[in-house]
Amino acid sequence: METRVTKMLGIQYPIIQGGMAWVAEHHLAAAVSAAGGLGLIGGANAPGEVVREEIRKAKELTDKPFGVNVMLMSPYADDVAKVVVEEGIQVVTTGAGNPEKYMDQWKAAGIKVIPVVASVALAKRMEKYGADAVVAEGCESGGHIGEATTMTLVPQVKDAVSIPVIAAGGIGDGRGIAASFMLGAEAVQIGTRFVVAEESIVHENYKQRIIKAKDIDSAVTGRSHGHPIRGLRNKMTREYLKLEQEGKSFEELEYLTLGSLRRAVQEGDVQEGTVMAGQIAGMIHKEQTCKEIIEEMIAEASALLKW
Ligand code: TUI
Repeated sequence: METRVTKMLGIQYPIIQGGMAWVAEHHLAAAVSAAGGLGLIGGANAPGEVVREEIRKAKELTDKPFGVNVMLMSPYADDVAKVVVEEGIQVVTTGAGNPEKYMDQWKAAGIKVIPVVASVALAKRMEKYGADAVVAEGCESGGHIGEATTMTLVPQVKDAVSIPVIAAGGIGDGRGIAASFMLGAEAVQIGTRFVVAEESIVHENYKQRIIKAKDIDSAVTGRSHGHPIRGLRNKMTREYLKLEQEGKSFEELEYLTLGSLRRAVQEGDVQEGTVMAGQIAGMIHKEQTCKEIIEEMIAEASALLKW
């Protein structure tokens, strides 16, 4: 199962962890990397110094490489962009925007840059600007999403660029990995299944909400103002969608979601908080260690792909 991605990143398995806000902290990143994948620390909306601390704590837990996801809508993105260079991070993924203005500084530091894209246009642009690979993320993903599905986006991005493509969105087992490889991917990014990992620090209520989720429990809020977010249906999404239908402005809706992801992740408020998760939540039934998750998925994929 060696691919251009495993070779480039120096990892055993072609699996990278999603850079999930509030979830992708040092325990999870170190556990995924120690199990042979690429763990990621999610910069999310955190200040640079908080991300620096997370990086240092992850380094204490593992000698294996791990990366940082820079969330480009963050007011601290410039600071986090500098911190990854100063801390000698070798792999950066980006989300929710176009990372062009950071590319030169990252490439000069020898960082492998892997933008997450939701369109062919941005994938091509990223290749031109020197990206080492792209994550093609379909709208089955949790959190901030684009329009295209994984099934349609991955082969179109694959045909449009020469750099390796990593598939994301709706992948949670070996079948999803095998299907992604059939579409031309050379690795996958997995989020939701790692949220319920034993090493994941999210509140038990959050894990149980994912474990109990059914196929149709997913909802997308924020479509009307151009920032669609996928999560699991609850009191908050019902209220939000009702107000959205009534035509409320972005400002009026924003108060509903302020701090709502943190409330769900840390305090376990899964009714009024935001439970970001992908559509694959309905297929995730138990908590396992990162090592168990990765080895189980790889065994399934290997059998299907005759690796
Ligand atoms: O970034 C994500 N997923 C995220 S970020 C996040 S934190 C957040 N919280 C509240 C509001 C907004 C964000 C939660 N989940 N995935 C990667 C991703 N990037 N999906 C879609 C995109 C994307 C969309 C449009 C990337 C670029 C883009 O356009 C850029 C351009 O300028 O063309």
